Amino acid sequence: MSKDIQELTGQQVNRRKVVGGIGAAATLPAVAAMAGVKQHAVSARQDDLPSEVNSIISERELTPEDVTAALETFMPSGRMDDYMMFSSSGHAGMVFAIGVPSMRNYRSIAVFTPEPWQGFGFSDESKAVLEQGAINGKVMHHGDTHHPALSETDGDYDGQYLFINEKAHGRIGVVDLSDFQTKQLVKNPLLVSEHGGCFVTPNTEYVLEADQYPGVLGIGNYAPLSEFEDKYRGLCVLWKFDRERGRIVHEESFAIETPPYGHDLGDAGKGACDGYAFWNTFNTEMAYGGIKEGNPPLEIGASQHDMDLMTIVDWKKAEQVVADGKAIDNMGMKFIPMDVAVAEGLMYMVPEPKSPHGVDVTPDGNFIVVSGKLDPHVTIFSWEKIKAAIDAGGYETDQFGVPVLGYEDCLETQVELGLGPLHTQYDDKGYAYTSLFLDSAVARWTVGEAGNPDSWKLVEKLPVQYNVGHICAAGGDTKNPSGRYLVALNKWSLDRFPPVGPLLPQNLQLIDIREDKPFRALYDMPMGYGEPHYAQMIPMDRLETIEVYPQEKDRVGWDPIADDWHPHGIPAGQERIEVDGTTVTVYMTVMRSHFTPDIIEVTEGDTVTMHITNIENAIDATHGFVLGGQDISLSLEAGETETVTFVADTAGVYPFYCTEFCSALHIEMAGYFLVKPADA
Ligand code: K7E
Ligand code: CUA
Repeated sequence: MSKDIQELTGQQVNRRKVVGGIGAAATLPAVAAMAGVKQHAVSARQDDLPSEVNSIISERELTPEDVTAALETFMPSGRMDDYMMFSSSGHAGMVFAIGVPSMRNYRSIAVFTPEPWQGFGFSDESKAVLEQGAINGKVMHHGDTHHPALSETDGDYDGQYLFINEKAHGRIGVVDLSDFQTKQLVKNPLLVSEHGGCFVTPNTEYVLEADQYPGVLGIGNYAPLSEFEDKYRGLCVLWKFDRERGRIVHEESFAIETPPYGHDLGDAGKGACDGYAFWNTFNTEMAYGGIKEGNPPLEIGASQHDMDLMTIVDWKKAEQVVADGKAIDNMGMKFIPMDVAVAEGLMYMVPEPKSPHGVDVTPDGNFIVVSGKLDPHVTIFSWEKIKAAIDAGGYETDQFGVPVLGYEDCLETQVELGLGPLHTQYDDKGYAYTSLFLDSAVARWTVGEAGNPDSWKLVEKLPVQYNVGHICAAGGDTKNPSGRYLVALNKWSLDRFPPVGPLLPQNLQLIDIREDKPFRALYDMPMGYGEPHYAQMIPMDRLETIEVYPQEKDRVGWDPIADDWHPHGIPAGQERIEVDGTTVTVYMTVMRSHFTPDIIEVTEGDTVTMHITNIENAIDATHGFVLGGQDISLSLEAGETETVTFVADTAGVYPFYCTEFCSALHIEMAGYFLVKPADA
C-alpha cells in the first residue's frame, strides 16, 4: 500500500491544487472557501494529513476504491447530507429517515405501532390515531410497512407529506413532513390486507393501493374457498387526499372491484399517461392453495399460465363515474362494481409475462416497464400503443368480461437483464435500473425510443449483497429523477457483518450511479429492523420542518395530531388539579427542570386525566414523562400538549420522571403520584 493520498482522493488533490493556485501564504479559511468546504472541515494541519491517512490506509489494508468510497460517504460533524431517504421499517410499522450519502438514520417515525421514545400510541391523542387503524375493533400492535410514497406536485416530490402502506391490514398512514408526525391512519373496510400501494398521482390527488390476496369484499363477510371465482374479488382503491387539511378524506375515496386476481405493485401514470394507473396482476389462475386437499401449493398453482395480466385504470374517468353517482356504498366506501367499471370503459388489462412484481412508468410517461419474477426480461409497454388499442375497441375479454388488449399490440420491446427482475428506478441520464433478486445484482440499461428496439440495451450489472428487492434513486419514480446515488435494499446479508445470532440484519447498500464514475457500491448500511422493502429519496433542501410547535404571547400548548391549539394546553401559572368526585383532572406544565404540580395525590379507583404542556420554546428542549405501572411514556416537544387518561387502580407510591436528559438537573426532574388506598 504505497499509493500516495493524492492519487487516492480527488478531494485531496483538489485542495492541493487550490493551495498551489493561491500561493503558500493562503490562510486556511481562504483555502476552505475556494475549495467549497466549511472552515471547520480543514482545521487539521494539512501537512499532517498524508502520513496519518496513509497509516490508516495500510493498517486497515484499504484499496484506493475503499478510500474514495469512505470520502464519498463521510459527513463531518454538522454537515448536512444531500438527500433524505424515507425507508419503510418493515414489520415494526415505522418509517426511518436516513441521510444520503452518509446512510445515517436520523429519525424513526412511528406510524402503525406504539413507539415509546416518540410516545406514539401512549398519549390519548396518538392512541386515537392507532384506533383509526383498528380491525374489527382491535388495535393492532404490528404493521407490515412496504411502500413509502412522498407527496408530489406536478410529478415531483414536494416534501410536504409521506404516505406508507401496511400490507397486513390494508392501511395507509399519513405523515406530515413539517414535523415528521403521523397524523392519520385509514383502513380499507373491504379487505383485510393489501399490497399494491401506496403511490400517488402526480399532484397527490389520490393515494393508490390494491389488494394482494383477493377475499370476500367487506371485512367479516364469508364464503368458502370453493366459491372463489364467484364470491372472491380484488380491489383497486383510490384514497382522496385533501392537501389543505393534510388528511385523506374517506367519504371522497373509492374502490373499484376487480376479478379475484392478486395485484402486486402499481404505479401512477404521469406525463403522457397522466390520469391512468397500472397494477401488475398475478395468480390469474385463481389458485388458493390446499396442499392437504390435493391441490398444488399456492406458488405452483399461481404459476401455471405463461402470461398474467396488467390492470390499467383510467382514474380520471373513475372519478367522473363517482361524481355522476354511479358508485354504490359498500361498507361505508364508495364502490364501483366491476360491470360498471367495464361498461364505463375505465378498466382494461394487458397480458404480461407471468408472476409479475414491479411496474414502473418511465419519467416521461411514454413507457410502462414491468418485471416478471420468472422471466429474465423487463417487458416494456408503449403508452401510445396501449392508448391506440383502447381506442380501437373490439376487445377480447377475460372470463369476468374485463377487456384484454393484445399483448403484441401494446408491446414496445423486451430487454434481457438476468434472473428475477423486480423493481425499476430511473436517473436523469436516460438509464433505468432494475433489481435482479435471483442474480443478486442491479442492472443498468438504457431507456430507448419508440420503434427503435436497438436503443433499449443492457449496459452493465453490479453485484449486490444479497437478494435485492427494491432499489431507490433520488426522485427515481418521478418526472425528474436525479442521478448520483442509488440504494439497494437487500434482504440477505450473510458474510457481511459480525455474528448477531440467526436473525441477520437487512443490508441497504449505497451505489454510485454517476455516469463518469465506476458503477459500484460505496457503503453497507445494516438495518436492525426488517423488512424495509422500499424507500424514496428527496433532496434535503425540499424539506421544510418546524423547530418548535407554535406559541403566542399568553398562548402555549399545541396538539400536533390535530394541527391546532390543544383545548387543554396551559401557560405557566395556570397549573391546577381539579377533583370532581372520583374524577381527577391535572393541568401540568413542564420545563427545565421540573413538573408543576410535582405532587399528585388521588384515591384508589379514581379516573385520572393529565393534560401536560411543555412550555419551553427552545429547540430540542424535549421532556419525557413516564409513570411506572400505567404504561405511560410520553415525549413532549417544545410547545406541545398531550393527554393521558387512566384509572389509578392500585394504591401505592409511584414516582414519575422525565426521560430526556434535558438539563444538569434532569435526574431531579421528577415527582410523586400517590394513590391512597380506597379504605384509608
Ligand atoms: Cu414492493 Cu417487497 Cu412489497 Cu418487491 S414488495 S421487494
Ligand atoms: Cu426534562 Cu429531563
